[in-house]
Amino acid sequence: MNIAVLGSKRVGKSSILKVVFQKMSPNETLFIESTTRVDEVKIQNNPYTRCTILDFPGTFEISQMTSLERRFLQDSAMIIYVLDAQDEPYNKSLEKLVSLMSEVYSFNPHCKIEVFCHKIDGDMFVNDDVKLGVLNEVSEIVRFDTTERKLPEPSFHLTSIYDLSIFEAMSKCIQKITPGVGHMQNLLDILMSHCRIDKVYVFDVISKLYIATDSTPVDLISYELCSDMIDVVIDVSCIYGVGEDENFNNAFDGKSTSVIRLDTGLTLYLREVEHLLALVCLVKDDNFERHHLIDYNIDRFKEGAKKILDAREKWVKEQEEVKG
Ligand SMILES: Nc1nc2c(ncn2[C@@H]2O[C@H](COP(=O)(O)OP(=O)(O)OP(=O)(O)O)[C@@H](O)[C@H]2O)c(=O)[nH]1
Ligand SMILES: [Mg+2]
Repeated sequence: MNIAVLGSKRVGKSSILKVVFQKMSPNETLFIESTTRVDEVKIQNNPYTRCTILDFPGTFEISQMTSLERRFLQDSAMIIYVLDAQDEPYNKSLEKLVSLMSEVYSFNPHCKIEVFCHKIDGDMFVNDDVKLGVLNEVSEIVRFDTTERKLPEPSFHLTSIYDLSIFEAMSKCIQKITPGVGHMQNLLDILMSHCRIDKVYVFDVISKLYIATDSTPVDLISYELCSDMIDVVIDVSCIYGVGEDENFNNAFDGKSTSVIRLDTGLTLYLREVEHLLALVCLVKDDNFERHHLIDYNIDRFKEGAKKILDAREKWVKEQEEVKG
């Protein structure tokens, strides 16, 4: 699965990939050099999170695309188009987006297009209304142009590398092109209703993207709590555990589990699901008393998730054979 990341110069494309996948701190991105050719970032964190992300240079022009760049776009299941929300007016960059879409759909009609209205941080955006104003303005301009050219409308996300919004948006994007996510969601819904869980996520431990969640809406507060819990478990394991390697193999395994009681009357509970995949849920204290029941149901969930993974591997192999 390829995801191509495009957009004008200095909009933050490389920073996004470095912060989300290479653990760079947001402040360090100030020193990133401009990308001069398509950079391939291979992600192989666990059996569910496998893809190649193509970081295009901001100088890329669809009208002057090389045959290699065309092949990259042909093979991409998704294009993430990054727009600098701090750089008004947006018209020029959005015109580029619509031209890109009409060209890409001519040779890759199933490609999904996601627009990141990026750099939604700093003094300009302290107010949520201003953020929503940007989202409305951008989506209205794009809707007008795509309707005129009879193109499908893309999806929009408000993002910044300075908070979890970029992780949430990237999680949603990867889920859109990962087969089997709908089945995982169904299993999580069942787990949730049987155990009276308030919210449940399955995380890629390395990137802290969530690869699936139940069907209730995601709020950044629960996502942040659950994501922070992974940091706590990994940090404690790495500092006091049996040793560390760069893939956390020793710090996170089948026996990894943790319970944290919050002063809000909620309990955070973490269990390993698969290699470097963690299930983290939020449960009311009263409902956590039937702890054994939750464990029993998580074990059943693990069995179901394994079946989905096996079916997916089989499907991927078949697709590869078809492609030859
Ligand atoms: N305020 C703010 N700045 C950001 C954000 N993301 C990236 N930046 C800054 O944007 C600048 C450009 O970042 P790059 O990642 O190099 O941008 P790029 O799109 O890859 O640029 P090219 O490779 O030239 O196309 C850097 O100074 C980053 O620190 C963000 O979410 N908020
Ligand atoms: Mg770059």
